[in-house]
Amino acid sequence: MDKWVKRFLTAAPLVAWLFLSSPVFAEDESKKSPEESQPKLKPGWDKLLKPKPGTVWLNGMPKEIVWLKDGAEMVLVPGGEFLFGEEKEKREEPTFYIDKFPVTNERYAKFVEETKHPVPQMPQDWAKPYNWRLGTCPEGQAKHPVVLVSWYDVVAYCRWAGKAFPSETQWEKAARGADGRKYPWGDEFEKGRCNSYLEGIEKTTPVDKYPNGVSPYGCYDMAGNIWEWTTTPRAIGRVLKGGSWFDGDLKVQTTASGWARPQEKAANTGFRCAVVLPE
Ligand SMILES: [Ca+2]
Repeated sequence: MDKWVKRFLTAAPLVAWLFLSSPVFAEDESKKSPEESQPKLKPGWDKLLKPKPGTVWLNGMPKEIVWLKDGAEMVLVPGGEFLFGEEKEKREEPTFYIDKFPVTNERYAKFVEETKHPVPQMPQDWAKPYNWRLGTCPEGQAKHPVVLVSWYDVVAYCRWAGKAFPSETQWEKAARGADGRKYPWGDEFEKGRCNSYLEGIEKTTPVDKYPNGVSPYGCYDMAGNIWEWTTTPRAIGRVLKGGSWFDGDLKVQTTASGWARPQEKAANTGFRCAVVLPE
């Protein structure tokens, strides 16, 4: 090979490196860095949450976050009008975040460990598959929603986590979006999109089992798996939403609801958290 060609080949990488690391290119590189292009959280929010890497931002708020205290993923439900109930009555809700999944046994265990709160346990036969033993949840159910929790247990968890849980209205908006759909995915019931009685499973399932059943904001398990406690009073108890593994297609509609006395616990009732953050 010609010696000038050889010299060129030896020097080429060095020349390229010098060129690319020149101040002009270095400046260009910093403009592309994620720190530069990502909006900043409002003051004080960084102590409560962190944005999920790569999330989209909407009006200065990350669409997906991780709540620092309990490690739960939460999604943004932007404020504004939506259609509530079977009559599709116009209602308005301010912006809030809601848990992407129901609170799992695994997550509840962290709360129990830190607070020494009594574990889910009941003497009845029907409760046996869900009873915790020696401070841990039944084997193989770490990713299942926690059940056998009363409304008071939910209040205690939320106090510990520094969050709240949704009202009936907030819950329904998070489940059906703004267009008044009957199910989180649309207007028609379809098998294979949630854990209802029609799946024939007849017990709880992992909270991430139905990615094709998520709501317009990305919430899993709004329909089926477990009824979820809300803050809204009804009769001598509180409203439950979402239907469960024990219910058919009508009860897992976003508009369906039930209620239970606050001290009641069931094998098909759990919860998820929500929070309205100060502006
Ligand atoms: Ca549910």
